[in-house]
Amino acid sequence: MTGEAILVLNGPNLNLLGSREPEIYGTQTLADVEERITRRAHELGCTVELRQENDEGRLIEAVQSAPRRFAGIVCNPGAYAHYSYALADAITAAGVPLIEVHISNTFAREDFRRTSVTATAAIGLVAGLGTKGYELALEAILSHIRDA
Ligand code: CA2
Repeated sequence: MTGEAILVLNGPNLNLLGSREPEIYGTQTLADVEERITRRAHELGCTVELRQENDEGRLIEAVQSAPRRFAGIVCNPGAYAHYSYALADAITAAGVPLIEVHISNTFAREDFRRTSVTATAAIGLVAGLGTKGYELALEAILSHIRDA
């Protein structure tokens, strides 16, 4: 069984994971995290496509093309979460269920991080659970799809 195809989308600066600010974002690189996500996907019986984009337009294009290929999206929009109405609109328009992930607890940091405009278009949000949040979001999106 190949199972559901899930897009795991990371936004700006997440390619820097593991290189700086380990007290906030941990010590694992994006490649380490993606390897764990792939392993978990295998256990859960789904497939994942892993993508990281620094550019807002490319993230929007990835979301726009998702309905043709993916049953669900796990997305860390990075700082775009706090102000990209364009990405929020793309998520709503795509109509593909999306769970937003933040590695850090964005509610316990600077004021500007307490708002997520993209989370208003998501079915749920995982924040503050470190990079484990991606695996938890993957489980949650699958359970949402399979219960539908
Ligand atoms: O907590 C998260 O996952 C964030 O989405 C990460 C974004 C930040 O702008 C959001 O407010 C919360 C930033 C990612 C930057 O990641 C770095 C990782 C290591 C070194 C430097 C930046």
